[in-house]
Amino acid sequence: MAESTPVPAGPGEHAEADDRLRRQAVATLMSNWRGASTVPTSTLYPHQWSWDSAFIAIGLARVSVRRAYAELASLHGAQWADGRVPQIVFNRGVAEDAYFPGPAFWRPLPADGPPGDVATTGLVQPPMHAAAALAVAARSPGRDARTALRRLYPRLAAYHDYLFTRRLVQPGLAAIVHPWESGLDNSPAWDGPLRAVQAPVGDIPRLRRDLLHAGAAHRPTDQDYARYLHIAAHYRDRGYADTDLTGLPFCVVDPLFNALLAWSERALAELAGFLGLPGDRHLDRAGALEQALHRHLFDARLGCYVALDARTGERIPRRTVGGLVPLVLPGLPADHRDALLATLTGPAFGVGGRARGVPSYDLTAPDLDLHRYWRGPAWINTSWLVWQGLRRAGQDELAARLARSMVRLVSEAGFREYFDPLTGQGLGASDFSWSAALAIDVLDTPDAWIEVV
Ligand code: 9WN
Repeated sequence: MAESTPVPAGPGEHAEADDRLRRQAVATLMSNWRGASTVPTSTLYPHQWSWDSAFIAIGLARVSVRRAYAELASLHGAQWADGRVPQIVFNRGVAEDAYFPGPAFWRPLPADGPPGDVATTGLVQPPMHAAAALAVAARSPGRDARTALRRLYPRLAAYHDYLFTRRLVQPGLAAIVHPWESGLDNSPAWDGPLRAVQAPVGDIPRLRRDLLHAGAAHRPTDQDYARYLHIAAHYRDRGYADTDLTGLPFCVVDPLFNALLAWSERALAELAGFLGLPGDRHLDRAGALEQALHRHLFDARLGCYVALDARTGERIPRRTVGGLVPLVLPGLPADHRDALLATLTGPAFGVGGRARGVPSYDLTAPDLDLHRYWRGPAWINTSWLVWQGLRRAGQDELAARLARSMVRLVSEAGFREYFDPLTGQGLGASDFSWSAALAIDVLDTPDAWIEVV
C-alpha cells in the first residue's frame, strides 16, 4: 500500500466527533425533507431524483424506517405505466425555471407515462432501489415492513421488467440512452460517443441554472449541455419509445448500471422470499446478466470493467469508478476480483494510499480533472458502493480504511456533493443528501471500524 494511509480508528477513538457528525448528517437530511421525499440539495437540485432517493433511504433507515419507506414509495408513486422509474420527479411547488431543463421541456409525456398530472423526465437512473429496499428491510423486520414491502415489491419488479424487456441490447445487457441515465453524467467514458452528436450551443448559456449554484470549472461545459439537451429532445420527440435503441444518438452499456441491476435483482429475490413469494426468476435473471457482464465488459488490460458503445459495438477503454462497482456482486470470477483490487489500490485509484474516498476517474489519465464533475472528484455514493464491494470481497482492512477516509472527507469539508480526491477540498453543492445519508450508514455499521495494525 502506498504513502500516507490514514489508519482508521476503532469505534471508541473518534466517538465524540463521530457523534457530532452523525447529528449534523441527520439535520441535513431533515432540512432537505419535503414532506414525502428528500431533495438532493435545496439549491442545485430542488426536486426528487431517482437514485439519490435510493441512497437517501439507506441512511434514513438508520434514523426513521417510516421515512425511508416513504422516500421509496413517493418515488415509485411517479412510476410510468410502462414500468420506468423516472430520473426526476418534479415538485409542482417549485418554479419551472428553478432547474434546467424543467418539467415543460419533457412534455408531452406519453399515455403510458406517469400517473395523472405528475411531472417527470422520461429518462431513468441506475436501478439501486431494490438493493436500498433490502437494506431498509434489514433495519425493520416485522409486520409494518411487510406491509410497506408488499406495496413496493411489485413496483421494484416492474422497473426491472422494463429494463429487461425494453432496454436489453446485444450482448444481453441493459442500455442507457442518455449520459444522465448513468448517474456519472460527465464521465470521460461518454466523450467518445458524445463527439458524434452534433449540437449547437445556441441559447444554452442563458438557460442553464446549475452555474448559479456551482462553479463553471466544476460543472459540464456548455457544449456538453447542448449535447445532453439534443439527445433528450430526440428521445422525447419519438415519445420515449425504446424501439431501435442503437439508432438513438446515444446508446451505451454501462458496467455500473448493469452491476446495480444484477445486485438489485438479487435483492428482489430476497425481498420475494421475505414476502413468501417465489424468487427464482430473479436469481435466473441476475445470473444471466452477470454472465454477460463478466464476459463482455471486463477488460483484462485495464484491470476493470468498461462501458460499451452499443451503436458501434466497441468497448470504451476508460477506467472509471463505475468499472469497479461490479465488486458488489457475489460470485465474481477470482481473476476479475483480483484485478479490480489491484486497480483500486494501484496508481489509477490510490485507495488505501494517496486517495481520499474513491476517485471517479483514473488518476493517471491525461484528461483527469480533479475538480470537474465525474471527471476525477470522489463522490460519497460511488465510494460507498466500492466500500460495499470490499466488504463483500472480504477485504475488511481496506474497507475500514475507505470507511474512515469517507468519514474524514465529510467531517473536514462538510456534506458536499463531491471532493477533490487528493486534497479533500469540498466541491459542488453543499448540504448534499446522499453524502449525509451514507455517512450515517457508515458510522452506524458496527463492524466498519475493525482494528488495523
Ligand atoms: C442530472 C442529483 C443528480 C445525481 C446525478 C448527478 C447530477 C443531474 C445534473 O445530480 O445530475 O441528473 O443536473 O447534473 O450527476 O448522479 O443523481 O443529485
